[in-house]
Amino acid sequence: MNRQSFSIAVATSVLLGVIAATPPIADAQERDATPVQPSFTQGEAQSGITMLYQWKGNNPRTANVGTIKSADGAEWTVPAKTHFHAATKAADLYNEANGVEPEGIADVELEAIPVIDAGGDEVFTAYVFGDNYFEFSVNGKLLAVDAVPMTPFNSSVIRFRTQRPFTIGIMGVDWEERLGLGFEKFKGAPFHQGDAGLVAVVKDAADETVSVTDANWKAQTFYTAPLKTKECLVRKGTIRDSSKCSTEDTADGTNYFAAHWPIPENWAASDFDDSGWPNAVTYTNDFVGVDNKPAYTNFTDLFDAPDSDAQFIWSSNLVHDNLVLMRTTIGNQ
Ligand SMILES: [Ca+2]
Ligand SMILES: [Ca+2]
Ligand SMILES: [Ca+2]
Ligand SMILES: [Ca+2]
Repeated sequence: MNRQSFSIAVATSVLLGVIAATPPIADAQERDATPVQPSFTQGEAQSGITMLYQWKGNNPRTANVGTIKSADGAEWTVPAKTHFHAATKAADLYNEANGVEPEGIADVELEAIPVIDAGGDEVFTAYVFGDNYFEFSVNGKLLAVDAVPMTPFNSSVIRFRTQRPFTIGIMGVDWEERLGLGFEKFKGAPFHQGDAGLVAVVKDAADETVSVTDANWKAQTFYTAPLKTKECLVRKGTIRDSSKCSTEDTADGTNYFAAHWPIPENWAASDFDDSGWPNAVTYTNDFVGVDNKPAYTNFTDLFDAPDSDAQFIWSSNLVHDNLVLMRTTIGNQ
Protein backbone atom coordinates (compact mmCIF):
# COMPACT_ATOMS: atom_id res chain seq x y z
CA MET A 1 0.00 0.00 0.00
CA ASN A 2 1.24 3.50 -0.68
CA ARG A 3 1.91 6.10 1.99
CA GLN A 4 -1.44 7.83 1.54
CA SER A 5 -3.57 4.71 1.71
CA PHE A 6 -1.46 3.58 4.66
CA SER A 7 -2.27 6.85 6.46
CA ILE A 8 -5.93 6.33 5.70
CA ALA A 9 -5.70 2.77 6.95
CA VAL A 10 -4.07 3.95 10.18
CA ALA A 11 -6.69 6.65 10.65
CA THR A 12 -9.46 4.13 9.99
CA SER A 13 -7.94 1.66 12.44
CA VAL A 14 -7.76 4.32 15.13
CA LEU A 15 -11.36 5.38 14.44
CA LEU A 16 -12.44 1.78 14.76
CA GLY A 17 -10.66 1.54 18.05
CA VAL A 18 -7.97 -0.77 16.70
CA ILE A 19 -5.03 0.53 18.68
CA ALA A 20 -2.23 -1.41 17.03
CA ALA A 21 -2.32 -0.24 13.42
CA THR A 22 -0.59 -2.64 11.09
CA PRO A 23 2.42 -1.08 9.39
CA PRO A 24 3.57 -2.26 5.94
CA ILE A 25 4.64 -5.83 6.38
CA ALA A 26 8.37 -5.72 5.51
CA ASP A 27 8.82 -2.72 7.78
CA ALA A 28 7.07 -4.43 10.68
CA GLN A 29 9.06 -7.61 10.28
CA GLU A 30 12.40 -5.87 10.25
CA ARG A 31 11.55 -3.70 13.23
CA ASP A 32 10.21 -6.54 15.33
CA ALA A 33 12.94 -8.89 14.13
CA THR A 34 10.15 -11.36 13.37
CA PRO A 35 11.56 -13.90 10.94
CA VAL A 36 10.52 -13.18 7.37
CA GLN A 37 9.40 -16.39 5.69
CA PRO A 38 11.11 -17.12 2.38
CA SER A 39 9.33 -17.77 -0.88
CA PHE A 40 10.48 -20.93 -2.64
CA THR A 41 10.95 -21.46 -6.34
CA GLN A 42 11.75 -24.69 -8.12
CA GLY A 43 13.77 -25.14 -11.28
CA GLU A 44 15.48 -22.77 -13.66
CA ALA A 45 14.28 -19.26 -14.48
CA GLN A 46 12.74 -19.26 -17.95
CA SER A 47 11.52 -15.69 -18.38
CA GLY A 48 12.98 -12.20 -18.65
CA ILE A 49 16.39 -13.60 -19.61
CA THR A 50 18.66 -10.62 -20.28
CA MET A 51 22.37 -10.58 -20.92
CA LEU A 52 24.22 -8.13 -18.68
CA TYR A 53 27.74 -8.85 -19.74
CA GLN A 54 29.78 -11.24 -21.80
CA TRP A 55 33.42 -12.09 -21.32
CA LYS A 56 35.11 -13.98 -24.12
CA GLY A 57 38.64 -14.13 -22.75
CA ASN A 58 40.16 -16.55 -20.25
CA ASN A 59 37.44 -18.42 -18.31
CA PRO A 60 34.70 -17.01 -20.59
CA ARG A 61 31.31 -16.47 -19.01
CA THR A 62 28.06 -14.77 -19.89
CA ALA A 63 26.32 -13.00 -17.02
CA ASN A 64 22.56 -13.13 -17.48
CA VAL A 65 19.63 -12.27 -15.25
CA GLY A 66 16.17 -13.81 -15.42
CA THR A 67 12.91 -13.93 -13.54
CA ILE A 68 11.08 -16.78 -11.85
CA LYS A 69 7.81 -16.99 -9.95
CA SER A 70 7.31 -18.61 -6.59
CA ALA A 71 4.18 -20.56 -5.67
CA ASP A 72 2.84 -17.50 -3.82
CA GLY A 73 2.81 -15.55 -7.10
CA ALA A 74 5.78 -13.30 -6.34
CA GLU A 75 8.30 -12.72 -9.12
CA TRP A 76 12.01 -12.84 -8.34
CA THR A 77 14.92 -11.55 -10.39
CA VAL A 78 17.83 -13.97 -10.23
CA PRO A 79 20.54 -13.97 -9.23
CA ALA A 80 19.68 -10.36 -8.26
CA LYS A 81 17.99 -7.22 -9.39
CA THR A 82 20.98 -4.99 -10.08
CA HIS A 83 21.75 -1.42 -11.15
CA PHE A 84 24.45 -2.69 -13.52
CA HIS A 85 23.34 -0.67 -16.56
CA ALA A 86 22.00 2.41 -14.78
CA ALA A 87 24.62 3.09 -12.12
CA THR A 88 28.16 4.44 -12.24
CA LYS A 89 30.73 1.69 -12.68
CA ALA A 90 33.37 1.59 -10.00
CA ALA A 91 36.84 2.51 -11.28
CA ASP A 92 39.10 -0.43 -12.03
CA LEU A 93 41.77 -1.40 -9.56
CA TYR A 94 42.44 -4.45 -11.72
CA ASN A 95 40.27 -5.47 -14.65
CA GLU A 96 41.59 -7.71 -17.39
CA ALA A 97 38.52 -6.92 -19.53
CA ASN A 98 39.57 -3.27 -19.68
CA GLY A 99 43.30 -3.95 -19.93
CA VAL A 100 43.85 -2.46 -16.46
CA GLU A 101 46.41 -4.78 -14.93
CA PRO A 102 48.73 -2.94 -12.51
CA GLU A 103 51.37 -4.94 -10.67
CA GLY A 104 50.43 -3.27 -7.39
CA ILE A 105 48.85 -0.27 -5.75
CA ALA A 106 51.90 1.91 -6.50
CA ASP A 107 50.98 1.68 -10.19
CA VAL A 108 47.43 2.93 -9.69
CA GLU A 109 46.84 6.61 -10.37
CA LEU A 110 44.35 7.23 -7.58
CA GLU A 111 44.16 10.98 -8.05
CA ALA A 112 42.74 10.47 -11.54
CA ILE A 113 39.71 8.65 -10.14
CA PRO A 114 36.68 10.93 -9.76
CA VAL A 115 35.39 11.53 -6.23
CA ILE A 116 31.69 10.66 -5.89
CA ASP A 117 29.66 12.95 -3.68
CA ALA A 118 27.91 11.24 -0.79
CA GLY A 119 27.39 14.44 1.23
CA GLY A 120 30.28 15.87 3.23
CA ASP A 121 33.84 17.15 2.94
CA GLU A 122 36.06 14.22 3.85
CA VAL A 123 37.41 12.06 1.04
CA PHE A 124 37.61 8.29 1.44
CA THR A 125 38.82 5.52 -0.83
CA ALA A 126 37.31 2.04 -0.83
CA TYR A 127 39.05 -0.95 -2.40
CA VAL A 128 36.79 -3.89 -3.12
CA PHE A 129 37.24 -7.42 -4.47
CA GLY A 130 34.03 -9.38 -4.74
CA ASP A 131 33.27 -12.88 -5.95
CA ASN A 132 31.45 -12.08 -8.16
CA TYR A 133 29.58 -8.77 -8.10
CA PHE A 134 28.89 -5.90 -5.71
CA GLU A 135 26.99 -2.65 -5.43
CA PHE A 136 28.43 -0.05 -3.05
CA SER A 137 26.28 2.45 -1.10
CA VAL A 138 27.02 5.12 1.48
CA ASN A 139 24.19 6.27 3.77
CA GLY A 140 21.68 4.62 1.46
CA LYS A 141 22.97 6.28 -1.70
CA LEU A 142 24.23 3.89 -4.37
CA LEU A 143 27.63 5.25 -5.41
CA ALA A 144 29.02 2.64 -7.79
CA VAL A 145 28.66 -0.91 -9.03
CA ASP A 146 31.15 -3.61 -9.97
CA ALA A 147 32.22 -3.30 -13.62
CA VAL A 148 32.15 -7.09 -14.15
CA PRO A 149 29.23 -9.23 -12.93
CA MET A 150 30.85 -12.67 -13.19
CA THR A 151 34.26 -13.12 -14.85
CA PRO A 152 36.99 -12.07 -15.26
CA PHE A 153 37.67 -11.65 -11.55
CA ASN A 154 38.31 -7.94 -11.10
CA SER A 155 38.80 -5.46 -8.27
CA SER A 156 37.61 -1.89 -7.89
CA VAL A 157 38.34 1.50 -6.33
CA ILE A 158 35.64 3.91 -5.21
CA ARG A 159 36.57 7.41 -4.08
CA PHE A 160 33.84 9.31 -2.33
CA ARG A 161 33.22 12.34 -0.20
CA THR A 162 31.11 12.14 2.95
CA GLN A 163 31.27 12.91 6.66
CA ARG A 164 31.61 10.73 9.72
CA PRO A 165 29.78 8.82 10.96
CA PHE A 166 28.64 7.06 7.80
CA THR A 167 27.19 3.70 6.87
CA ILE A 168 28.49 1.49 4.08
CA GLY A 169 26.06 -0.95 2.51
CA ILE A 170 27.31 -3.55 0.05
CA MET A 171 25.13 -5.90 -1.94
CA GLY A 172 27.18 -8.94 -2.88
CA VAL A 173 26.11 -11.41 -5.56
CA ASP A 174 27.61 -14.81 -6.27
CA TRP A 175 26.76 -15.05 -9.97
CA GLU A 176 25.27 -18.14 -11.58
CA GLU A 177 24.67 -19.58 -15.03
CA ARG A 178 21.70 -21.78 -14.13
CA LEU A 179 19.49 -18.83 -13.29
CA GLY A 180 17.38 -19.36 -10.20
CA LEU A 181 19.30 -22.49 -9.22
CA GLY A 182 22.61 -21.12 -7.99
CA PHE A 183 24.55 -23.49 -10.22
CA GLU A 184 27.26 -22.62 -12.71
CA LYS A 185 28.79 -24.61 -15.53
CA PHE A 186 32.33 -25.31 -14.44
CA LYS A 187 35.02 -27.33 -16.18
CA GLY A 188 32.48 -29.59 -17.86
CA ALA A 189 30.24 -29.93 -14.79
CA PRO A 190 26.78 -28.80 -15.93
CA PHE A 191 25.51 -28.14 -12.38
CA HIS A 192 28.42 -26.92 -10.27
CA GLN A 193 27.93 -25.07 -7.00
CA GLY A 194 29.93 -21.84 -7.13
CA ASP A 195 31.10 -19.92 -4.10
CA ALA A 196 31.34 -16.29 -3.10
CA GLY A 197 33.24 -13.88 -0.80
CA LEU A 198 33.91 -10.18 -0.55
CA VAL A 199 36.80 -8.18 0.86
CA ALA A 200 37.01 -4.40 1.28
CA VAL A 201 39.36 -1.79 2.72
CA VAL A 202 38.37 1.82 3.31
CA LYS A 203 41.01 4.50 3.82
CA ASP A 204 40.85 8.20 4.61
CA ALA A 205 42.67 11.00 2.78
CA ALA A 206 45.75 10.46 4.96
CA ASP A 207 45.85 6.81 3.77
CA GLU A 208 44.85 5.59 7.23
CA THR A 209 42.58 2.55 7.22
CA VAL A 210 39.17 3.41 8.69
CA SER A 211 37.41 0.09 7.97
CA VAL A 212 38.18 -3.42 6.83
CA THR A 213 35.71 -6.22 6.26
CA ASP A 214 35.59 -8.43 9.36
CA ALA A 215 33.16 -10.16 11.73
CA ASN A 216 31.96 -6.80 13.05
CA TRP A 217 30.08 -6.25 9.79
CA LYS A 218 26.50 -7.43 9.49
CA ALA A 219 25.52 -9.82 6.70
CA GLN A 220 22.19 -11.30 5.75
CA THR A 221 21.26 -13.54 2.83
CA PHE A 222 18.27 -12.89 0.59
CA TYR A 223 18.66 -15.65 -2.02
CA THR A 224 19.82 -19.15 -1.22
CA ALA A 225 20.26 -21.90 -3.82
CA PRO A 226 20.58 -24.64 -4.87
CA LEU A 227 18.50 -26.45 -2.27
CA LYS A 228 18.09 -30.16 -2.95
CA THR A 229 15.12 -30.04 -0.59
CA LYS A 230 13.36 -27.07 1.00
CA GLU A 231 13.77 -28.73 4.39
CA CYS A 232 17.58 -28.49 4.40
CA LEU A 233 17.20 -24.75 4.97
CA VAL A 234 16.89 -24.13 8.71
CA ARG A 235 15.25 -20.87 9.81
CA LYS A 236 15.55 -19.84 13.43
CA GLY A 237 14.63 -16.25 14.22
CA THR A 238 16.42 -14.15 11.64
CA ILE A 239 19.00 -16.90 11.07
CA ARG A 240 18.85 -18.37 7.56
CA ASP A 241 21.05 -21.44 7.83
CA SER A 242 21.70 -23.55 4.75
CA SER A 243 24.66 -25.44 6.19
CA LYS A 244 22.70 -28.72 6.04
CA CYS A 245 22.13 -28.35 2.29
CA SER A 246 24.25 -30.43 -0.08
CA THR A 247 27.22 -28.73 -1.73
CA GLU A 248 27.70 -31.59 -4.18
CA ASP A 249 27.55 -31.05 -7.91
CA THR A 250 24.86 -33.01 -9.70
CA ALA A 251 24.25 -34.31 -13.21
CA ASP A 252 20.80 -32.71 -13.30
CA GLY A 253 19.84 -29.96 -10.87
CA THR A 254 16.75 -28.77 -12.67
CA ASN A 255 14.44 -29.90 -9.86
CA TYR A 256 16.32 -28.11 -7.10
CA PHE A 257 14.74 -25.32 -5.07
CA ALA A 258 15.71 -21.78 -4.16
CA ALA A 259 14.69 -19.57 -1.24
CA HIS A 260 14.07 -15.86 -1.74
CA TRP A 261 13.42 -13.12 0.79
CA PRO A 262 12.26 -9.56 -0.06
CA ILE A 263 14.96 -6.93 0.26
CA PRO A 264 14.00 -4.08 2.60
CA GLU A 265 13.89 -0.92 0.54
CA ASN A 266 16.01 1.11 2.99
CA TRP A 267 18.48 -1.65 3.87
CA ALA A 268 21.54 0.52 3.11
CA ALA A 269 20.37 3.61 5.02
CA SER A 270 22.28 4.72 8.09
CA ASP A 271 19.16 4.43 10.28
CA PHE A 272 18.16 0.96 9.09
CA ASP A 273 17.92 -1.36 12.09
CA ASP A 274 20.27 -4.25 11.34
CA SER A 275 20.34 -5.50 14.93
CA GLY A 276 18.45 -8.63 13.87
CA TRP A 277 20.96 -9.48 11.15
CA PRO A 278 23.73 -11.96 11.90
CA ASN A 279 27.31 -10.80 12.03
CA ALA A 280 29.32 -11.48 8.91
CA VAL A 281 31.26 -14.74 8.83
CA THR A 282 34.93 -14.50 7.86
CA TYR A 283 36.68 -16.85 5.45
CA THR A 284 40.37 -17.38 4.76
CA ASN A 285 41.98 -16.52 1.42
CA ASP A 286 42.59 -20.24 0.92
CA PHE A 287 38.96 -21.11 1.53
CA VAL A 288 37.79 -18.50 -0.97
CA GLY A 289 40.57 -19.52 -3.36
CA VAL A 290 42.16 -16.28 -4.53
CA ASP A 291 45.72 -17.46 -5.09
CA ASN A 292 45.29 -17.47 -8.89
CA LYS A 293 43.50 -14.12 -9.07
CA PRO A 294 45.82 -11.15 -9.67
CA ALA A 295 42.90 -8.77 -9.04
CA TYR A 296 43.49 -9.82 -5.43
CA THR A 297 47.06 -11.07 -5.20
CA ASN A 298 48.60 -7.92 -6.74
CA PHE A 299 47.13 -5.96 -3.82
CA THR A 300 47.88 -8.09 -0.79
CA ASP A 301 49.61 -5.09 0.82
CA LEU A 302 46.11 -3.56 0.84
CA PHE A 303 43.94 -6.60 1.55
CA ASP A 304 46.34 -8.47 3.84
CA ALA A 305 48.03 -5.58 5.66
CA PRO A 306 49.52 -7.02 8.87
CA ASP A 307 48.15 -4.23 11.09
CA SER A 308 44.68 -4.08 9.48
CA ASP A 309 44.05 -7.34 7.67
CA ALA A 310 40.79 -7.27 5.73
CA GLN A 311 38.92 -10.58 5.96
CA PHE A 312 36.81 -12.15 3.31
CA ILE A 313 33.26 -11.92 4.59
CA TRP A 314 29.89 -13.33 3.60
CA SER A 315 26.87 -14.80 5.33
CA SER A 316 27.13 -18.19 7.06
CA ASN A 317 27.19 -20.07 3.77
CA LEU A 318 29.74 -19.17 1.11
CA VAL A 319 28.27 -21.64 -1.39
CA HIS A 320 24.49 -21.45 -1.11
CA ASP A 321 23.92 -17.82 -0.19
CA ASN A 322 24.07 -15.96 -3.50
CA LEU A 323 22.69 -12.53 -2.66
CA VAL A 324 24.03 -11.14 0.60
CA LEU A 325 23.62 -7.64 2.00
CA MET A 326 26.47 -6.39 4.18
CA ARG A 327 26.65 -3.29 6.37
CA THR A 328 28.96 -1.42 8.67
CA THR A 329 29.10 2.04 10.18
CA ILE A 330 32.31 4.06 10.40
CA GLY A 331 32.17 6.18 13.55
CA ASN A 332 33.67 9.51 14.42
CA GLN A 333 37.42 9.69 14.87
CA1 LIG B 1 33.24 -8.61 -10.34
CA1 LIG C 1 31.35 -17.16 -7.54
CA1 LIG D 1 43.12 -10.30 4.15
CA1 LIG E 1 26.67 -19.94 -4.94
